[in-house]
Amino acid sequence: MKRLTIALAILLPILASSKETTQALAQGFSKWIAEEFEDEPVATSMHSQEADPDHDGLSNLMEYALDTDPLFPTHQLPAKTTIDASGIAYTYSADNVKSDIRYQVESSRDLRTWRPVKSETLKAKGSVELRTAKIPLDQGKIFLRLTIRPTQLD
Ligand SMILES: [Ca+2]
Ligand SMILES: [Ca+2]
Repeated sequence: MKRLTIALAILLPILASSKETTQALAQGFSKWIAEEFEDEPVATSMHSQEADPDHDGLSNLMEYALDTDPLFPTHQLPAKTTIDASGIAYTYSADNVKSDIRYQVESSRDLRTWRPVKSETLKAKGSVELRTAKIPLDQGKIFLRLTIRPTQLD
């Protein structure tokens, strides 16, 4: 029997470890986090890329990438999966203005080895692109995830 399992996971981004890279990383992210937390009594330790002050499982860097609120739990991700005869499509929004990060959809059969899946742009509104990554339907399990990486690490 043909069995298909789809799991979606938003994983923590791979973070820069050196201070220099972190500083170079993100005028974009730093500026955004400063603005988001401007009037909020948020501990400085919660301003980092990997912190999750609203405990919704999305790091600040992921909230930045997906344009969600870092101080309000995000229950519905701005990404969705659809299945039809031509395959599985993972659709998400990406903002081109955020040149300090790179969006990449990846697929895996075993949750260990991940391969990049190419995305195409469906439509654009200003700098925000609706992108979709498609993989053909076949036998077995397949997992998809969206990763956000600082571009400086490429
Ligand atoms: Ca969060
Ligand atoms: Ca949130």
